Amino acid sequence: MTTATLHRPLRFRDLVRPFAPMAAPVPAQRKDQASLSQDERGYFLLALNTLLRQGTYAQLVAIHSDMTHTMHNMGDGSPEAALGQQRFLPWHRVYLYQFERQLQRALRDQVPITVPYWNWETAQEQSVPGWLEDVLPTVAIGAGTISVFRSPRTQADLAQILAGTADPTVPSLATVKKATTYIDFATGLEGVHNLVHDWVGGTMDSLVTASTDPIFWMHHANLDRLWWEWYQGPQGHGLDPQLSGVDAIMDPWRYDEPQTRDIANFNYSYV
Ligand SMILES: [Cu+2]
Repeated sequence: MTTATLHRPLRFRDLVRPFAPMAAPVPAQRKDQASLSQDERGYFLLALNTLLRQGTYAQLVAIHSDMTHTMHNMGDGSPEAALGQQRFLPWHRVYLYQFERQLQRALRDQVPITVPYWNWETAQEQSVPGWLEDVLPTVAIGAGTISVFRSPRTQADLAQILAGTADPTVPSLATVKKATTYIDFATGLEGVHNLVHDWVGGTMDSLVTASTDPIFWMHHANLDRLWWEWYQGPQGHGLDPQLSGVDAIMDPWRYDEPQTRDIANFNYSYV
């Protein structure tokens, strides 16, 4: 029985040059999804399909559906919510890296494959990327399966969300970028992030199912890129989460928060 398959199986004719070894740049380059070549899209889909077939993808999804990792602000003012605010960015940095390594392993480290970022900041990318429109896998979760679908839960479009006019509790992206404390930055960016999840909707709408949708990783790569830009810039320079003890461990992995401060530790860069 196949536990997970793409809605549209990848055909070899989608690949211009199947599985040709390429010299990998170091660090690996995460690129704007809109700038990927036909080959790069093909390799991404081939690796994704491999992880779906192996069940590795379902294992990654299961990690994100386990709320005990406390990696989101649940918005209820609880101590866990405050901890989730701090952990949101570093935890997802490690999570993305796990996915990226699995993609690379799926192609036996022969192809310089990375998680592309969905740069919804640019007007040309304020819709679901065309090449992902029919990439709607079915993924085993627990005893059942989930089929990815998308269905906006909000009337607002992405431009309104980024302008801060979609929800009075969420600042504009421009305001978020000017934040001068880590918590203001992380909380504002998580708010924008939530609204983009709502905008994609369907399986992206729920914490339990969100990472079944391949667009999840590209959305989070864009957030990770924005965090890195802010951190490198004058506003965010040297501003790190306030975490100590076990709270600083990005479970279920062993990375601690200080290791997440530099993306060079994960061997990627943004171009
Ligand atoms: Cu998310």
